[in-house]
Parts: sequence; C-alpha cells; structure tokens
Amino acid sequence: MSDHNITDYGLPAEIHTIMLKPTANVQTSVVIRRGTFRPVSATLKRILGSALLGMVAVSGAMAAPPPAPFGPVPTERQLTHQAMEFYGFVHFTVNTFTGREWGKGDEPEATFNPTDFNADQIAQTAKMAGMKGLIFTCKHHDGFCLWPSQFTEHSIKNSPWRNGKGDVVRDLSEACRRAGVKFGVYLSPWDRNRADYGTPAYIPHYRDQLRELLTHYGPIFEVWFDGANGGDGYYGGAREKREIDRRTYYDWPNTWAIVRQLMPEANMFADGGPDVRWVGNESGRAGETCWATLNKADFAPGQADDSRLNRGDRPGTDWVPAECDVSIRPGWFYHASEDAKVKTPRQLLDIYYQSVGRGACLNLNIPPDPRGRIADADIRSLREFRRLLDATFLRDLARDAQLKASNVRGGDDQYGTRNLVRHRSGRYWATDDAVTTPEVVVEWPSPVTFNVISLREYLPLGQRVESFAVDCWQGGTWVQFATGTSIGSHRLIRGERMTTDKLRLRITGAAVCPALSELGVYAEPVSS
Ligand code: FUL
Repeated sequence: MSDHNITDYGLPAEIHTIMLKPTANVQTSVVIRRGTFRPVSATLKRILGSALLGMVAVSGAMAAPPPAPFGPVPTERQLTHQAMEFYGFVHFTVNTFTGREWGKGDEPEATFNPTDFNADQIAQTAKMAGMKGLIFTCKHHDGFCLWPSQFTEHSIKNSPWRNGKGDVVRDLSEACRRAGVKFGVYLSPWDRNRADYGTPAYIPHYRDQLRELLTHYGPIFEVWFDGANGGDGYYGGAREKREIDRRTYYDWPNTWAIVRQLMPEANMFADGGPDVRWVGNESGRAGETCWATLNKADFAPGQADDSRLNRGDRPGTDWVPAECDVSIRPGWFYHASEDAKVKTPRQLLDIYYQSVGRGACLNLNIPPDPRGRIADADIRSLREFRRLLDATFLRDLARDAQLKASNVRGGDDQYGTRNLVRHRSGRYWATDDAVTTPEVVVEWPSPVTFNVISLREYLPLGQRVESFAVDCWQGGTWVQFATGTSIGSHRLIRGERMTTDKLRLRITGAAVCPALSELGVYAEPVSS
C-alpha cells in the first residue's frame, strides 16, 4: 500500500483516507491531513481529482497484477549467488610442493613452505579478472589444514612457514575483503590423513573444523562440499583402502544444518545441491539446455548422474542452479610442468560462454605456485580474457533501439519492453497470462553490427521459457540467427557477425507467460 500525503491545500491536521482502487494486490490510499471538516469546493474537487489520477498513475495502482510464479523459485540466498556469475577457486596445499594432485595424507607438515606468499596478489588477480569471489581449499583430501585448527596437529601450525604462526585462511579472507571479493571455503569431507576416517568418530571432527571455518573468518559466500570420497590413504599409518557409504556416512542434513545456523547467507555446493549443484564435468561446460531445477532427492555428494546434473531436470522439484568448476591449468594444483598449458584467453572465453552464458556460475581455479603467488602466465591469460569480455559487454546496442513487443501484460508500461534494456531491479517485460509465444522486434534508426545476444529471465518468477529463436532482418526477410531452449539467469548466444537494422526475439515455447529482464545486443571486438 502506498500513501500520498497531501499537505498543501491548507487543510487542517486530521487525517482522512480515501481508498482509490483496490486491485488483486495493489491498493493506493490518499491521506489528506485535515482538521475541521469543510465541504470541498468544486475547484478543489477538480484539483484533487486530477492530482489523484496523477498519483494513481505514479503509484501503479492501475497496474495489472504480476504473473504468478511458475515451479520452484530461487531463495534470496540463491538469487544473490547467481548474480555473482563468475568467481574463482584457489587450490593450494602440500600438493603444490610435492607435485601431486591428490596428497596421500602422509606428507610431513614441513612440506608446506611457500617462499613468498602474497594473499593480496592472489585476491587482486581475482579482482582484475572480474571474479566476484574466491573459494579456498582450506583442507584438501590429504587432510593438511591451511589454518591452525585446534582439532588436528596436521596443519600449518607445525610447518616451518612463518615458524608455524601463519594462517593462510586468515590472510586470504582478509585480502579478499580488501579487494572487494567475497570469500568461500572448501573443506574436503575425505581426509586421507585421519586415523578415524571411515568410522563414526570422524564426523564430529569434520563438523568441528567446519565450525572453525564458519566462525573465525568473517562472511563466507559459498561452502564447497566435494563429492570425491573414500579410497586408499595413509589413515594414521594404516595405509589401506577405506570405502564409505556416500549417501549416509556424513549425515549430510545435520552437517549442512551447521552451515545454515552459523552462516545463513552461505550457499552450499555439492553434487546435487542443496543450493548449488555440480555441472557434471570439470571442463567448465554447462549443457546447451541447462535448467536451474533438479529433483535433488535423487542425488548425494559423490552419487551423481553427470548428464542429469549437466542439464538439470524439467520438471524439477527444487531450484538448484549449476556451477561449472574448471581449472585454468590441466591440474587443480600448480605444477611448473604445466606452465605452457595455461588456458588461452580464447579458451577461457569459450568456457565463459558455455557456463555463464548457459545460466550457470563459473568457478575458475587459479592455483598459486610454490612461492604462494599466481604465476605470470596465468595472469597474462586472465588479463586478456577480461579485456575481451569488457570490450564486448561495454555497450549494449539494444539501448539505442526501439523495442516493440507483440504483447505487453495488461498493456501496461510497468511490464513494458523498456525493462529489457534498462535493468532496473524488480522490473521485467511480461505478457498476458494467455500469451506464451510472444515476440519482440528491436529496431535501429541505422544498421548495427552484432554477434552476441544476451537474455535473462526474471528469476523470482521461476524458469518459464522453454525455447526461443532470434532472427535478423536481411534483404527484406527474416533470417534465423540462433535458436535455444533454456534461458534462466543468463543466456548468451554467440554467432556470426551480422549487420542489420532489425532483429527479432521469438519465444517459441513457454510453460506460462514469459517474464524477461534483459534482451541485450553486443558485438565482440573484431580483433578478438
Ligand atoms: C575434485 C577433487 O578431487 C579435485 O582434486 C579438485 O579439488 C576438484 C575441484 O574436485 O573432486
């Protein structure tokens, strides 16, 4: 309900409320401050009348009700997370010094001894690349803790680095805050060092470590639960193979409850969620069709149907969007032998379009070297990748165009096409309930050249669109530029460069009337 105080008619201070037009969910009341009631003159009635009409227009009291949400919808926590789109992983531990990818758990603590650790250099690299957060491997499968955990001796406190007084988790979390980059934690459930791994005694230990990380290092935006679990290891000297029941061993519901209680804003990543799901591969590629919904009861960390995770389930019971985790190098940890195999800016760009551009988040791993810094080769690649992205998305050509839709909900400006280009929070273009296959024509006064289309659905109303097509006006006829299926939080379509003064988005299938918050048109720089 919105109130308008009219105080400039010289009326005394008693308050009367005039209900204007109650609609399904919008009511506007006009509050007039008055003292003694006096009959209102004809002129005043006229003034009041037009003032009220104006206010009705401003307040949106005549607006059509918004579309009803469809299917599962994201939580506030998930919305915030999906909006980040691009963040990074930092894999750093004893493996950085042994050259392994999976430490066995028997590495002496003295193994960890970076020569020139610089948390700011790592956080600033992430910021330069455009990452909105960094997730740190506080403990990988080898069990070595990169913070001085009070629950184990197998940690940094027994390493020579800073005479055992160092704390990488502290340094990196603080450097991230200085850089304006959010901080997240990876705590491997599998611990190849612990003698009690595989027995019930390990679970309280794992939870103690989780509590330490969630209470000592400030806000955590994501907690990453790895599905890699069980197998051979040191296990306190037993040196044997230990299998666990991936579905029941960790008692996940009660482990996750700790995160909810101590860090309610954190999103939890695991194979099938609860908040963010694995995309089913480590190459950074979401499915060409990628739904944000999933039947999450079918999954547990380490028990995953990769192709379903890659694509999502539709219909699906829960909102669990995908995250694409991929390393800038072949391995997750730094190996000098891979210095020449750092992904090129173009490879990173392809990954971006196939992850962020398919409605998933991109979690790109940048592993520090034995100095404790990101190597030059990685920085060079990230810098050029960022430059190419910025050069592409600096200017939305649709902002210079006229956008006309075949239908606008209630014929109402509130749901008009300008919401597709102005990106005002909470605003979107929507159609009447009965219209599920509308189109929008984008027209420029003179031809433009583009090769990237950007679409976003208004996520609080669920994932509604099931297929779409984009056409380009060429030689007096429509030529198809691209077709697609899921849109979700973001869909980027990258094609051949086209020059035109008219473009058309056709929604060719939707479960219910569409609600889109963006239709952007961009051009990659010719040299890229
Ligand atoms: C996997 C792990 O086994 C890898 O070492 C790495 O941490 C990757 C992100 O997840 O499951």
